[in-house]
Amino acid sequence: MLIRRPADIRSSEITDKNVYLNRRAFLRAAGAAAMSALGTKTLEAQQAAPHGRQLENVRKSPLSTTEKLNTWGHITTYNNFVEFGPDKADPALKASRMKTSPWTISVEGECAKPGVMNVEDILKGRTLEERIYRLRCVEAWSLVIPWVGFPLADFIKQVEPTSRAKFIEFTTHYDLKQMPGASSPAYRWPYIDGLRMDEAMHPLTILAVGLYGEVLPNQNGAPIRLVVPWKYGFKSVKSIVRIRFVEQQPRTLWTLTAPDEYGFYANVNPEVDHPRWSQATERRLPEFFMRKTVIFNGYADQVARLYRSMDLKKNF
Ligand SMILES: Nc1nc2c(c(=O)[nH]1)N[C@H]1C(S)=C(S)[C@@H](COP(=O)(O)O)O[C@H]1N2
Ligand SMILES: [Mo]
Repeated sequence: MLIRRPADIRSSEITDKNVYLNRRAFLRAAGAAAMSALGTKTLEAQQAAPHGRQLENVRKSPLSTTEKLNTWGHITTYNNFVEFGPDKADPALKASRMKTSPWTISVEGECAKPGVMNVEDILKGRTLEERIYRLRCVEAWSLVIPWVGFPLADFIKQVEPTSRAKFIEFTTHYDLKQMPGASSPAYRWPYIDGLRMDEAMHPLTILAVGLYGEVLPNQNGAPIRLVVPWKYGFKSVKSIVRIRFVEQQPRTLWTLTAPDEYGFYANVNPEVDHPRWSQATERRLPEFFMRKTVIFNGYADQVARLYRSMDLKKNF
């Protein structure tokens, strides 16, 4: 099924904002524009989706943002998937060698129905939704992506976590033969991240299996990856092979690798800077101008209640 863009997409607010920029800001931005024109050449190739493997029974979700979508070309060539290398272009160039079928997920820990599940069985009979969500990277860029997936909560209910399950942990496939970046000593492998159980059960949290109505390309985390739209992108674990229900907060790749820079909660928060750069603004690729970052990536109405009693500066 072909997902069409809604005809009434608002032209982004940023255009209006630019009108008010003073000359100095304009010159600064023009410099950045000149630089990024080099860096984003491949991104602006405006390719349509390749219509290779389309997903069936995809319905639109009212939980979507109406912002202008990034292109298929952009979403699939500017990626973080460090198992395939450190550069944004590496995943698109190298992830195709990863074999994604057959694919199983081992469900473990504090649940009544653990076991090894085939992705195809997980998808059988499920209605998929298109959820247009922003993805905000901790590196201060953002994209708007038409994910296709289903609520993680639906899957969790099916495997019946016990009352001892306080957190859920996700692990990415780890294979040195298929993943040239995965031998890097810079990271504490494998790629693990997790959520508190109430975050995992939140209706905005999805397991994605596609984008633009099609099967996920490997570089975006095929065949199945997490998407948590109010958190920095690094919480979205790609190419999941293990889901574990646990009592203790998971030890994640990023909190083990650089605990001062990446916290467990990782909620998008303009008031909590990364130690090496500000999080107050972001660049919606491929635009040139920075825009203000919004608390919880704009999803505060839905998720702020989860953190009512927490100091988000301490629990970053
Ligand atoms: N296994 C794995 N998952 C990962 C990453 C990674 O390096 N390895 N990068 C994360 C980061 S930092 C971001 S911003 C998003 C990027 O997702 P996208 O490439 O689909 O836009 O994936 C996240 N999931
Ligand atoms: Mo990221």
